[in-house]
Amino acid sequence: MAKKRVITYGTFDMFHIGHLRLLQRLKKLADDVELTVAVSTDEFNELKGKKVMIPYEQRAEIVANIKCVDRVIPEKSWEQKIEDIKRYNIDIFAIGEDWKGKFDYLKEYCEVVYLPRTKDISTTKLKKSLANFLSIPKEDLIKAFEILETLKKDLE
Ligand code: C2G
Repeated sequence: MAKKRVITYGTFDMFHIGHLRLLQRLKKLADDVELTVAVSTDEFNELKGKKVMIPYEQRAEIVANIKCVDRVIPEKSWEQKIEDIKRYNIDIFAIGEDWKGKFDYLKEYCEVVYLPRTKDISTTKLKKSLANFLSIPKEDLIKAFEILETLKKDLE
């Protein structure tokens, strides 16, 4: 059966289950999928107005080591998609439905699919909970730790 070549684009910062589920959905778009993921470079994220926590090299290495991913390329600009679709002989461009309609212009070159996102998880949420935790005054954290230690001893 003919291999279907699929491409997607994204930052994949603080890699989480929402990213993994998306990649797995892409792999299941056909019986035999070759999946290319274009990971946004740090410079392109600045263009996107996104502050990343994890540098490009690490984000790319993590994505490249996901079982269902066959190739990782850098995403350096908004304009490279058409060229990528031609270069890698792509059959399907697919991305989360938060981008619904934004890439319909690619229909001239390949199929365009928008996939459901995974609820209740996002890099922004992760960053917010990290920021909340870090905003707790150190004394309070130490006090909480001491209480936990006492409770632990009482339970022994
Ligand atoms: N995603 C998802 N569920 C989540 C979070 C993200 O399905 N809970 C999907 C997004 O819809 C996207 C992919 O995971 O398809 C990567 O998400 P981001 O890293 O946020 O990518 P984004 O910044 O949207 O970059 O040119 C396109 C852009 O580079 C897309």
